[in-house]
Amino acid sequence: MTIPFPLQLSQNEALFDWVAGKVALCRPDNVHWCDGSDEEYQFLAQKLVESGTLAPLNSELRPNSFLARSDPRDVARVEDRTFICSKRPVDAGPTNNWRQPKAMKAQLLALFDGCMQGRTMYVIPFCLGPLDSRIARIGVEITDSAYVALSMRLTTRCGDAVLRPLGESDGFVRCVHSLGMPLGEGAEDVPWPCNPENRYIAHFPDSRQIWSFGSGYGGNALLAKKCFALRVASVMARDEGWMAEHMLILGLTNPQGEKKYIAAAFPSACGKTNLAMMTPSLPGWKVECVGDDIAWLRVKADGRMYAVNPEFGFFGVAPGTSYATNPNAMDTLKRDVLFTNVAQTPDGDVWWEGMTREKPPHLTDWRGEEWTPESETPAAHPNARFTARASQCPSIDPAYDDPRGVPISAILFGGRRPGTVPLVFEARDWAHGTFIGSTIASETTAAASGQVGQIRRDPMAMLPFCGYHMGDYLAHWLDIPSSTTPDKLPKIFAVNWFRKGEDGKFLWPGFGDNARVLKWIFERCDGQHAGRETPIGTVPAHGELDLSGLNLSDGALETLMEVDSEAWRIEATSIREHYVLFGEHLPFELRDELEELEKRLA
Ligand code: O2Y
Ligand code: MN
Repeated sequence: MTIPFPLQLSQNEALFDWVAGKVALCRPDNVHWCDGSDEEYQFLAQKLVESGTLAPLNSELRPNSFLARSDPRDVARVEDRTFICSKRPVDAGPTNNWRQPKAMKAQLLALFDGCMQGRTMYVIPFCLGPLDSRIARIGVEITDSAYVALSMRLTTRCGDAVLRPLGESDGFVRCVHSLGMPLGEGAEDVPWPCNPENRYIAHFPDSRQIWSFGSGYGGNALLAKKCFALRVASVMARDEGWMAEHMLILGLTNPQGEKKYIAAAFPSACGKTNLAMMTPSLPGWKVECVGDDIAWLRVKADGRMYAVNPEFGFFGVAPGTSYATNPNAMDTLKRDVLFTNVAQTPDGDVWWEGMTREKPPHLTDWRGEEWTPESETPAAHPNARFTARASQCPSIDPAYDDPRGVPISAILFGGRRPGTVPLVFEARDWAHGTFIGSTIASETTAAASGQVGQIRRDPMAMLPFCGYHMGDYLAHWLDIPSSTTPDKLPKIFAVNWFRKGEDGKFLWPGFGDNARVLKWIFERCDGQHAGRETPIGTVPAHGELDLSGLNLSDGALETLMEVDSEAWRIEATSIREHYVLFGEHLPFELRDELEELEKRLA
């Protein structure tokens, strides 16, 4: 077979040899070298419509947009099938599944042998981060899924434009993906091929490789996202002295036109995309979005920390997104969107739970079945997604593609905590902030799993995404100040929008009103507000939080800011138990921080 190497654009032998090797292994019928053009996007979409994977939406209501319905067995990231194949189990740590690299590779080679027969192999060079940024890194994904090729086109900088910065370097991350469903001679295809019995999402951090088999969905298949931009990048970042974090990045401008950038980490289901795209309720304040999920951070020569969003698009959860919760997301989705597992309206548009106050009377649900409000299952899958270019977001930050990155003034850690944790507090310094980040948690709400009210700790929201030992990762955080001076580092804050009153209702309105908290943070970064010292950090003193126009009772405000020593002593015990997980890899500085907290609470 002839492989369409783009010889007029590149002489990269390492790349060509690697692709030729994978063609020999996977034995596709054709190879399509992705150029990243608009024509190619239309070609792929058309092909997916013909194969039944995509349904075009009503072009008058949602131009150039498509709906995919996945196999019901392939609807989310599969953490139990995700592996870190480092040399020693201890390098993966207690929070990852480990496999011995040679054994895993042998297993994968057997699975990949001929796995693309009857299919086309797509070769997708992509760049994480702005093309000419020092912090950007290049990868190449090969896949037999046109849906993945299309999604990569929306969420990464990809195609011919990447070959120039790659040059003849062999320093690209090798990403190999297959749906794991070869098509034998004359075999019928299905709309969403996959192989749920043989799923592997395997990372080889030492050789910077990712191999994924059996799933076509999201983070399992779009290898640039969680697999590269977090798991493999966290290892690269440790080795090279920067940080790959599960953080949104936003720009915040005050009424005087001064701007600061904030990065923020939250476990899932805490409204990260909503915060990144927030419309502030405070007059004159503006929030602009640099990214909604991942940040790569590095201290530069001026001693300040800069961030880039390695991604170029959004892969957001649709359910719960509405003009009330996130108008900028809704406007991002007006056209040129790939939806997955949402419901379809009779007039060929999309719908999901929470999109409108009233449920439509008739829908086709995410499985393709008739649906009415009386149906017992949701119309959209709870993990239904929208995929769209970041540039379509009306509040996209002008610097979102700036190769220099944006200077970060504050880092926020959040979680879903009905009790104990105040609305906002500031860490004393970087080490204390690292301590706070290492303890963030959400309280579980899933009645189905029978675990309501359990605290799940998720250090820096990185638990499923750190490519090495989480204790060593925390040590890496503590090493960051050695490359600068304390005054230049971002200030670190904890936030909790989810505190509840005795009646079980949320005390804080959230959404646009979170801008009031961002305002206090902004002004603290400018040295304003004395704050009130507490054993856990500095909370806003009475009158410091701008509550103008907000109908909040004094009692609610008091509870929101309350630091209950007894509750925090219980919290400290729970942190001590959580730290047991890291064994000898827990940095002594964090043990010291915990002891200091306990002393202050005594
Ligand atoms: O289920 C998936 O494959 C998507 S997971 C995801 C997608 C976008 C942003 N964040 C996440 C996440 O799990 O953190
Ligand atoms: Mn995420």
